[in-house]
Amino acid sequence: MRERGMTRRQVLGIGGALGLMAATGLSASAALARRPSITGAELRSAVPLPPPFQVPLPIPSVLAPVSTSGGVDRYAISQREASVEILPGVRTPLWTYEGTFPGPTIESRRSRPVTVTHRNELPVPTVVHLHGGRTPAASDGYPTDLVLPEGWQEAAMHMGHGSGPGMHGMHDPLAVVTKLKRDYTFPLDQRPTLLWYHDHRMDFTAPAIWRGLAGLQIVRDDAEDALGLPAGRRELPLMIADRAFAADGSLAYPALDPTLRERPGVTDPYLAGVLGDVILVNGAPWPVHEADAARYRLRILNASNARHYELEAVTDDGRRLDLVQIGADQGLLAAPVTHRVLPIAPAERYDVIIDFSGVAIGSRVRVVNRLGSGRTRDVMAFRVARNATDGSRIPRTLSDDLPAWRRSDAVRVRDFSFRAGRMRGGHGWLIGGLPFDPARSDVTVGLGDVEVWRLVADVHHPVHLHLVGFRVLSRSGRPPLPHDAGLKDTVSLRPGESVEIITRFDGYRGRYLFHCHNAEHEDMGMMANLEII
Ligand SMILES: [Cu+2]
Repeated sequence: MRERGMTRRQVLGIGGALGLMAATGLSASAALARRPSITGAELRSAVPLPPPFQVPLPIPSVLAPVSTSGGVDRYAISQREASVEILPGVRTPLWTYEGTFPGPTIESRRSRPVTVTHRNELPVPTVVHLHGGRTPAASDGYPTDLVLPEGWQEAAMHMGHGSGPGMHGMHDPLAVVTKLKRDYTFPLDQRPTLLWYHDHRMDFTAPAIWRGLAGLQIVRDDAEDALGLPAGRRELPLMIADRAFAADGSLAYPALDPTLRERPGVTDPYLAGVLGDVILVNGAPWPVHEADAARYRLRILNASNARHYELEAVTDDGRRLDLVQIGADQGLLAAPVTHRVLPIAPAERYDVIIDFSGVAIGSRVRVVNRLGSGRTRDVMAFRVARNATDGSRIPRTLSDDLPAWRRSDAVRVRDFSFRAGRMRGGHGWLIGGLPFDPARSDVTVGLGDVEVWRLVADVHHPVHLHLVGFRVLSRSGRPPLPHDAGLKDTVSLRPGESVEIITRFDGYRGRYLFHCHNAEHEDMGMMANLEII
């Protein structure tokens, strides 16, 4: 693995927006006038990379329940090390759920509770968060609610005291720590959608996800099933994530402590985020999928730590296919929205229909990232292999249960800045000028209250609220963008932008979080407590 020199992107991403503001005192607006297109720096792989569109697209296996009695689906997942062939002929050690990356998919029905018993067989503590789940606080995966592995020594934990910027977890009196395993209960009383589960450990979320701790969970209901959308093998989950590979085949990551035990953080060039030079979809590099000449439902998740994408689907003869969005992070839109280009920030999901019926049999449709360059411009491809009948449809009305909160419903308006700053003598990423502290009270809201939040960013920050979905009201005083439609749980703040969101804090009382989902930012302070009382 070797680092690129200070590329223009890097200079803009951190030396520009951050360094200029912090070091030379240049005003934020002047620094941000440069509008860095990428927040982060890219690692280069040290092994030969395969040509694109050769490896078949894997579909993560669906996890079988251990039991379905008593109205609850029970699952068991072991978190363990595994050696996986991601690049052809190369073994890559990973941290996994059930030995695979992505982990197995959990298929659920709306309002049918699921309990997952996670067993930690990894060498470090873990925490599971179901992203997008409406989950009681005890199962939401608060970053200090650790599951300790066998033999995790108190001594090792104490060594961390005061030795680095992290180790907050050891000072959180409210943390509920368990040994070896933990039951996470998900009522799933929520709109059907694509969720994902991933590690959320204090200070070490980014490297843990990078090493493989991510999987999908799909919630369905009868109303959605009845719409006639493409289904079965014409419904594809697509978990997009970038990675880089070291010379020995392992995943490269610029961790200050490669054991991920004590000292959190990454080396200086990567403070704004870690990007890889290999684009994986469902854990395969630039895969290809043989498709019918028919409609497909693509359930896209950006599981990258820091990489943004602007996806477009292009035929071999240069024609762009429509991406018809039917759903957002938190389920179906009211009506379809047609995109030619779809921006997707870390942790966002888009539910999209693509129609291959007009594509010549035997030809190819490439999904490309307009923000990438060179190898990172390609994402995956579909080879349209055969004619087929297609009984699917895209109804003009998809749902009628989206919340219609109005500004006048809001009992409060809050402002939060998401900016670079100083944290314990080093670089940090701050919300409202403060780095995360589990022991501090940041936001207290009443159960059932509607609030408007105004979020302001310096560089790119995908902001995620736990527990609740929200709607985007405006972007820098202008109407939301077409891809802001529907109910979201993650909103992509662009450099210099101010975004207003509205939500009702309902479901459960307890201690939750909101944070940036650039995973490196999140580990370097960019989280805050959200207490619902
Ligand atoms: Cu951020």
